[in-house]
Amino acid sequence: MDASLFQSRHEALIQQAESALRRLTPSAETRPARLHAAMRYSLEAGGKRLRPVLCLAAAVAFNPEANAEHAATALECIHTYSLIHDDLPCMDNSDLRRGRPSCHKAFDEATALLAGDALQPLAFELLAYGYAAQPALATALIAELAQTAGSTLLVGGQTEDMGGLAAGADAERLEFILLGKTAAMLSAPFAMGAMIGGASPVDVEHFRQAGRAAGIAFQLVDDLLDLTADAAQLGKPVGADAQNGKFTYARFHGVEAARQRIQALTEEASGHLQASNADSTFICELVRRMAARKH
Ligand code: GRG
Repeated sequence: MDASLFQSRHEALIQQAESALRRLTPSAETRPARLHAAMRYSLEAGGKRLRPVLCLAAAVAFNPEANAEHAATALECIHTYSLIHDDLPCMDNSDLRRGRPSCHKAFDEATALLAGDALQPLAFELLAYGYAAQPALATALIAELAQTAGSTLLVGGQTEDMGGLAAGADAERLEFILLGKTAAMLSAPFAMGAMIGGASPVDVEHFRQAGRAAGIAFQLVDDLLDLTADAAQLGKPVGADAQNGKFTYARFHGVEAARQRIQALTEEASGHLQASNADSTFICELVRRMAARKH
């Protein structure tokens, strides 16, 4: 796909995601204002908007008229809550997020905890009301996101990740962490977007599997960059994973094995996308760029 065409579509999708986010979530002045200000602070802190962009792109890949803005916003709410809670002192104890003070530093710990809490039901409210005219679709979207954010995937992956390398280095644990902590929240946008676009169950599954492969590759790239990039290129300190005793693919299987797996996973994702009935040109290119990113 032509680079400038990709760029302009990508930027348009980011803008669509951000404008939906501002429109569909409570303003910072809503009572209680401190809570809503904290929610908006973290929602509007920037970031790549990868999950909403993937969801919007997956929907229009099946139906150019499809509107996935409520689902895209719901995904960013869950992602943002997970980042707020991950930064808390009882988890990663991180003072910075996306180059700004993390939510509990900009506000306080209790407010950050509650802001993360409130973002979770907000996500499901967006799905319930946003797709109320299509009850079967609303149910399927709620089920997909609930499972993704639940105890066997996102929260489960985070749970098994705690303790890092010291908690036991086995390949199966690593796969559970990769799928739960990162890949599930990147697989859901593909599946939810496909559902909104009216894809068949077979094609929804192709998209779900494509997202799963692309999501694992995304985390492997993250781990590799931490090991091999320089700090200026990455925009944050490198070597943090080793310093924090993190259990990562590149540290466990080695850099070369990580590179080969990223390549294989990216091909697997493209294979699923191309096997579907979607117009997958843009989303295939996005998956390729996710794997090739340098920061
Ligand atoms: C607290 C339940 C709970 C889960 C936390 C998201 C997470 C799980 C931990 C954050 C640390 C981390 C490296 C997670 C892996 C997923 C990941 C790479 C998240 C960052 O996603 P990006 O790069 O973030 O898309 P931006 O800031 O661009 O939105």
